[in-house]
Amino acid sequence: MMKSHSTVLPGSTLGMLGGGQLGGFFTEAAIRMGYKVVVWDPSDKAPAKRFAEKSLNADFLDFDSADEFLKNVEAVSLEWENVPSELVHFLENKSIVKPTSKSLALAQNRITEKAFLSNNNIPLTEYLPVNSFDEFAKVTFDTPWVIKTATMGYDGHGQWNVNHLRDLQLIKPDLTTGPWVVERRVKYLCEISVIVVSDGSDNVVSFPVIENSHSENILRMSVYPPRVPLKTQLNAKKIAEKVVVALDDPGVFCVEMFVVDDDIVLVNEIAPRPHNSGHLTIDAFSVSQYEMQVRVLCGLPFSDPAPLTSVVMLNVLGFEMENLVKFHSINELFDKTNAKLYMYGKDQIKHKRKLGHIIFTGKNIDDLIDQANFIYDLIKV
Ligand code: AIR
Repeated sequence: MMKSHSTVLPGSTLGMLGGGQLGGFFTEAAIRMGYKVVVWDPSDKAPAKRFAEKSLNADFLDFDSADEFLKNVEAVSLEWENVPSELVHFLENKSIVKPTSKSLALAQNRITEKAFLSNNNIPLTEYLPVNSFDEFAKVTFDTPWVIKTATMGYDGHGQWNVNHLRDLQLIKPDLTTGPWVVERRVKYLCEISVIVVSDGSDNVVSFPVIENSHSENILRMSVYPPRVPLKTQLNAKKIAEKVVVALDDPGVFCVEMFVVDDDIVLVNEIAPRPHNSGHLTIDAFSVSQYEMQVRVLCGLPFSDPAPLTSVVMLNVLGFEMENLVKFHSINELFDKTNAKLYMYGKDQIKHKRKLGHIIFTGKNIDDLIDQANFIYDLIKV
């Protein structure tokens, strides 16, 4: 049992930095558990505000608003790695904040993130930090590459694939805000993620491996159980836990990885927050990643989550939403599949923006993937 002085009990009010879908699911879990949530997001239309006790629309660097926020909340968490680490640092001197600015700052900069992984002997892809366009000439490893902005990237924003060196000239006009990290694009069997929960000291547990597929660098589908050998899954869990132990910070983290072969798993990146692939934990595990975020934040005990069912999650991206909300699609969805629909209530449809997801649960994973593909074919643009 944890120390009682750091336990925040149901009835208390929690603060959430960021009001997207991840903050929305946190807020729903917290409310179910008897908490209230104040959501801070500069957009007054942020989805999590649908569930908030109170909302704050100030800019994240408005420190007067930070003082106001602190008067209302007993503990603070976050749902987006682009929340300024200066704000989190300011708050953590005055309140319980999990994760802290330490792991947030690390994950905010791909250069520091990769150096941290490499210093801790975590397997990762070849990479090189690059400060100016001319420095791309210094990269010694072969194409294909992925170029990523060192900061402010997510969901495929700030990422470019370079298949041949000549592609560099084509994307030159887009490469306005460096520095960048150049990674060698590895050939992998599949992508996976492991969600790890840590109390910041001795207690670290992880969810089982989730298999992910992406299109245009954006998550399209997540599958549990993964179609990966058990020894590879156990190896991936071990590596992900090692990353989070090295971070030495309390919170829910996601470690994204590539399975290169049955014996080689490479870490791609760390998110200091719940993850899109972990939406499926709401319906398929004894405890979700969002309830874990509430428990860690409030200093409550947590143990290994148990799987309850096989599951597939299909993201609904951008203009696919317009096709989904037609009578025929909705009817097919509920008539022909074991679907559960989640819509985030975002104010605007934008190309590839994450607007909702669909969960398919049942016994046979191949059947669930077929159901997800059937719906994808109906809604794709
Ligand atoms: N998010 C954070 N990192 C990656 C993702 N997908 C979630 C968070 C954030 C929201 O996406 O919940 O608030 C932002 O979505 P959008 O569509 O407004 O860019």
